[in-house]
Amino acid sequence: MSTDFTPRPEHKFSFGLWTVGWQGVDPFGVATRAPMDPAHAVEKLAELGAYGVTFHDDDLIPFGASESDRESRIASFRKALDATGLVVPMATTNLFAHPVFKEGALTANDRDIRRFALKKILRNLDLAAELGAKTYVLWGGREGAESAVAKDTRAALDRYKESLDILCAYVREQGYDIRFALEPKPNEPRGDIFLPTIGHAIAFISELEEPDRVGLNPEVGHEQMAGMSVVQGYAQALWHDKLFHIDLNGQNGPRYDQDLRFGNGDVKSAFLLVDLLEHGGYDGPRHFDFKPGRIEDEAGVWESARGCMRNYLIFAEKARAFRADPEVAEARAAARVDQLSEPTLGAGESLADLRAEELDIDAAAARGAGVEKLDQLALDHLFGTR
Ligand SMILES: [Mn+2]
Repeated sequence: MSTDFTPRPEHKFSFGLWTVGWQGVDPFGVATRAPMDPAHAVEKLAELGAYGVTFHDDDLIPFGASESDRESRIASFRKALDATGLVVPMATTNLFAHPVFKEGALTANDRDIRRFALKKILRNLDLAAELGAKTYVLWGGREGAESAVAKDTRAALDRYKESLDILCAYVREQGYDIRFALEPKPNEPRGDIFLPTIGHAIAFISELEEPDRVGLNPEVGHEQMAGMSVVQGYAQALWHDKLFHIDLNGQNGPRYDQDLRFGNGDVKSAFLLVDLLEHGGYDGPRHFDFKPGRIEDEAGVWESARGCMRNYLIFAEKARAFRADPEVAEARAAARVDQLSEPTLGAGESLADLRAEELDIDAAAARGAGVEKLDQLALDHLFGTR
């Protein structure tokens, strides 16, 4: 096995400014780390081998900053990008932190707040386009409710759709090369969030005026919080051509949003996810959305960022070795994995042909699936014992 797990720009690793810059504020405690200058984050990420950095408007420009303050912060960020060669593949809007969004943003009952949310997105969309972002993520953290008594879900979805339709038209009219990516999450910070899973989001997109401009940014931990299979969810998003962007991190089952570094949490799922991404046709950024442990100092922050990339490269190498293993090929054939890619009806075959066929039902029912052997081979590759 190759042991060079050095991240390089061609691996397309990217990080949110809010990840490495997270100060450790949680519902029970205040910050444990000092604020991080975005330019410093850019320099360190480039040094570690990342190719991209992503941001919420408020990560770069504090909410309510003056025009001149805004300009000087953008200039300093740009200078760091130019000096390091780091790109901005994605940007997004913070529609959840300020108290004005406490009851929602694009789906707030209060119409004034919905209008302000839209205006906030439009402003950062212009900056995203200027910085060359190709994906604009929408995570509706506050879009939801604790009680359905005061939130008309169907009206909220009408307003969500209205906003997406407006944003798609704006991007088209401006000629921006940007697509939107919805990020599903079941709960937290709201009791129940709209578009809680990949499936809900895909169904919603099909109702939009310009569905081709909108896809998904699924996050590993969010799917696991909902008790869903991450690998199946990402695979279905790929099947619909909707895997526009990804948020990689770690989570241990359905509980609060842990945002662990990629690789911590469900390791087997992470391995199979990397196998899917590397061999299933995904060519976008390998983007990490995690929180370096609140118990760490800045050195620990960079260790965790390094760990995310290193784990991805290790999984990718193991997935390659797994697929190249002749015994695996044999076990896959025995498990009839490839048969699933064969159409159930042959070319030119009629239903009469199908109905005339006699299956030896007892023999078919008695056949083993051969999955245990294949799965153990996958584990042996993952453990490094093969
Ligand atoms: Mn998360």
